[in-house]
Amino acid sequence: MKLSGVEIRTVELPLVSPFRTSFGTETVREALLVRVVTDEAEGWGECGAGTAPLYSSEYTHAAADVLTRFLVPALAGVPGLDAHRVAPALAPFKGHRMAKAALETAVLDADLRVRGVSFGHALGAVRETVPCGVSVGITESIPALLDAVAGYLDAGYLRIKLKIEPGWDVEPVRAVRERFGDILLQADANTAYRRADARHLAHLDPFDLLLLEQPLAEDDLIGHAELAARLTTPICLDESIVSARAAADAIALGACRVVNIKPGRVGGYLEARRIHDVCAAHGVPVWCGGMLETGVGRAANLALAALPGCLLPGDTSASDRYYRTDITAPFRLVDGHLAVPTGPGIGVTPIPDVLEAVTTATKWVPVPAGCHPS
Ligand code: NPG
Repeated sequence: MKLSGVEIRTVELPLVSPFRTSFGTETVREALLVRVVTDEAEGWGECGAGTAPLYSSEYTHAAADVLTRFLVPALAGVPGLDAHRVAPALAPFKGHRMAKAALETAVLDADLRVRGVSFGHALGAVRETVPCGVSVGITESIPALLDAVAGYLDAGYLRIKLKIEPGWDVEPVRAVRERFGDILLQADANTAYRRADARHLAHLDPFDLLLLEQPLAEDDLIGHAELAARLTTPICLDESIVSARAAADAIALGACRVVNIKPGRVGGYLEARRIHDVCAAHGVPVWCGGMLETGVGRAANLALAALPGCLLPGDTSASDRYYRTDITAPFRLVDGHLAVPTGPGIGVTPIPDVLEAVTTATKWVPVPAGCHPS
């Protein structure tokens, strides 16, 4: 494929309800969409970064900037461009994995559309539908949380994840367990605790959680290993796992028994697949996380969630859990499952009118002709 340019588009979509985590409250999702234009096809990717660098160091304006100045130009000289050549070409630039992932995903989408192959087939999906969980933000009170959880269970979600932070942990978990009984239940701390909180976190053990996600700082693998030895609740890592090597290290250290895979966090779907494989080889179950994606990112995540090692329901919720109007045809929950797209590439494209209505900025980054050695 010959790349002629890349469009970087910022969109803003109001969330159906505010989403509060230990690092802030989102009411509007600002996301970056990447559209690569080649001589053979176009492809789409979504950058998982948010407005502010609160989940990780990345944020939308920085992602747009690094794509424009460094990442897109670095693809200009790549002969025979395909998705496998993107990460090596971008490797000299440190970090910025979510920006890199968006670009690699868009190239992979274009490549697969040319070949008529779906994302799921390319990644090795073995399921046509995937079981779905839902992530429930911190609410103003326990009755409000119980109402929210009841609504999601009524909608058919098969697993509930509760966001926790110091001061909002044991009591909300206890309340949900007591009210809803034997549901699949897990908690996510987004790095909100410290090693000294081990004794407190052990109070979660009686509630038979599937897992406790990322209690400590992302660079504290040893701390997670020490905590894992003190809890019966399995530790799952999210923010810490930025590569297949990080996954191998975490497993070797005993820092986790489960891994959340987010393709953006790890630099793309190809690295995500490698993490899946490392974990599978060690008997470590994985599941697909979420970053409040629009339909573009969600479509690709569903393909990942259909891999054989994804043994737990993911944060792959239906479009209406987040958005009244998604930018693609909405993904709908049926019996707690979403269908994995089967069309070429990610299998969806944005609806032009809806896309225009939510767009706040667009930048076209041309790749000059003559920059293709082959
Ligand atoms: O369903 O897409 C979703 C959201 C799942 O809880 C979720 N994401 O830390 O995993 C997370 C969290 C998150 C939300 C992270 C917003 C960053 C921003």
